[in-house]
Amino acid sequence: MKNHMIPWKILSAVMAVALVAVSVGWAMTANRTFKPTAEKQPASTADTASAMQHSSVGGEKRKLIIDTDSGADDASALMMAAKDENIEILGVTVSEGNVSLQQAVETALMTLEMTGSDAPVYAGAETTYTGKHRDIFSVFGKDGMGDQKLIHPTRKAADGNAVDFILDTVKSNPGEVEIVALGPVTNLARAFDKDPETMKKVRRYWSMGTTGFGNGNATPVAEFNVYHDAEAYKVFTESGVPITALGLDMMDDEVLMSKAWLDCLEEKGGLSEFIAKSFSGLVNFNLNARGAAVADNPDSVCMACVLWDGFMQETEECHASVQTLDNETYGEVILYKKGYGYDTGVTFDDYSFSVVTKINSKIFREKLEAVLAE
Ligand SMILES: [Ca+2]
Repeated sequence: MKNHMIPWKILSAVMAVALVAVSVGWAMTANRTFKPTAEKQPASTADTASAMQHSSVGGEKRKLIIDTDSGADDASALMMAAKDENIEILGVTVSEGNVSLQQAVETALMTLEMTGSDAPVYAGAETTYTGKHRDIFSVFGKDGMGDQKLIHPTRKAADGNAVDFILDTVKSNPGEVEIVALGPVTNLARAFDKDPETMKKVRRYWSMGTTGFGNGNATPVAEFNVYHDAEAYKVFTESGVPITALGLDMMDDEVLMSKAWLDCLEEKGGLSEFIAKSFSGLVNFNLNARGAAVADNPDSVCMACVLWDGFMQETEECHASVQTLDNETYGEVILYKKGYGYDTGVTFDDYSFSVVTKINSKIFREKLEAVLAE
């Protein structure tokens, strides 16, 4: 019996040690992976976002400035705003991006003219924030609108510069103006440099920018608008103003415009035909480069978030860290979620970059068709 007692004691001791070791190990693993944070926040801020989204100021129309680089999806988005009876477009500011500045200005003018809008168009950035002339390569065709000879405006750009127009307009309407950025944000970054206090009086900023939590289009990690001028996007996001951003990860099948859908639109004439033709260059690009005859329309999905009740359903508050090193990470935006405990324990003072994480994409086609049919 004595000889049998010793192994049992040893075995019990070993099991006890093992249990403690497993418990400690589990606790350490749990702590490392699911680090609790003092300021746990709800994942969604949809209620707050929605409450601010569509309320007008004193029952008046919402006042928008639309900053654009005028590709086909910008044109579609511009038409959505111009045809919305609750919206007053105070002005359209233009920067190079998809196409040259001059081409982008003419497209913005033509698009507004098609809708009967006489909103002024202001030319802005012809170079990036740091003064670079970037190669222009448009997936939409040379003119950004499918090379269909659609662009022949009768109006001209307004006198004055886009940056001055933005600052003067916000000063005259403090707390009332919303800015919707549909291209590289060079104009906005320069306005922040010139008068940051005035730029803080903007009611709300909207941006089609970043990959969201998905893949890029300019590079695997960068979305075109940020990639075109990452230094400008860095100024924009580091300004501390609240920004609501629509990223590429929201481009699901419901919002992609198939060749068949575009063919239907083209047969309808009017604005539908104009937009369908403007996307023809992108459909060809996507077919050749990515094997799918579709057009993605992120600027219009962003505008749908701005305009349509219930379209934007959830957002995630983040800290945006824009990468500007001259290497393959250029234009990547690292998104740190508020209230999520990262292993490194990293936190920030500023989580004012709200990323759209859920949209009601099922209504996109019907509502866009209705706008273009008017
Ligand atoms: Ca654009």
